[in-house]
Amino acid sequence: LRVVADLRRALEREQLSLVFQPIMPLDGSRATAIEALLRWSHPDLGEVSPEQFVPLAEECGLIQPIGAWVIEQACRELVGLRAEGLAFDYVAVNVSVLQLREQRFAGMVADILQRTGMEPRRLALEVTESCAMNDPDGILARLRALKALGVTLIMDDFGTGYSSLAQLRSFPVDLLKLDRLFIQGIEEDEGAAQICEIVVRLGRALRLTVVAEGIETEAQRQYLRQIGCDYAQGFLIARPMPAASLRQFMVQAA
Ligand code: G
Ligand code: G
Ligand code: MN
Ligand code: NA
Repeated sequence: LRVVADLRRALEREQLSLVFQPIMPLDGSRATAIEALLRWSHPDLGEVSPEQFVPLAEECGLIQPIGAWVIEQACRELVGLRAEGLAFDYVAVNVSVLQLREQRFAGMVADILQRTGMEPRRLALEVTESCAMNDPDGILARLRALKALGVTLIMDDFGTGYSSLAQLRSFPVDLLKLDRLFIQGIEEDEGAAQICEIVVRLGRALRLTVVAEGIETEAQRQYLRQIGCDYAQGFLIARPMPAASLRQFMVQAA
């Protein structure tokens, strides 16, 4: 496949970049954070969505080097933004389960933190997939090793796909990201609103910070604030943007 060959060279050809979407506290008591999202600008195909090329990278063994680049780049950007006086609290980075399966993943993260001068807690790794019951790949051990480094862990897309209550109980996560499927149902569907409320309560009971993603309307934001959700992320607040645009965003949000 041509595209796979192109992806193989995308890193060295500097076609990959990160954009950042703000994660805003709903009650003003915390600092704003950001989520790093990968972009591929293909010379002929134009912008290729990570929804398409991340699975491809996973199939052909490229997700590990690309994922390592994403973590390092995200750390560099956060350190740089903070040095400029833009006090973003942490940067969230999506990681593939294939990265978590690598024995040396936590060691590699430790090296990146040291190289970039990043405070460990300011790196928040977003995980989605469950490990098998007997965890042959040692994912749980890897998550514990990351926690021991001081890294923050987020369970992404909570309530859909692979995330489960069993996983929530066994994984040493600090934050819970409520999937946008539920947020987008808040206004039409009493069930979705109820699920949001219960997940926020669950988060509180387990001492987890709750982030709602995919907020697109003021009514959704109001509701989430009312039920005590901690952070909001979505197009209503801001779309993902290059790091250079975050200064402008902070000025307008202040
Ligand atoms: O940025 P966008 O909303 O188009 O992202 C689409 C999907 O790609 C989301 O599921 C998101 O988590 C995933 N994604 C974006 N950036 C990365 C990345 O750096 N690594 C991995 N593994 N997934 C990513
Ligand atoms: O799987 P993950 O939660 O990492 O997905 C992040 C994706 O969600 C990114 O592709 C980002 O562009 C997208 N996203 C962020 N905010 C919104 C929103 O308000 N609405 C929609 N439809 N997508 C959003
Ligand atoms: Mn995510
Ligand atoms: Na998510």
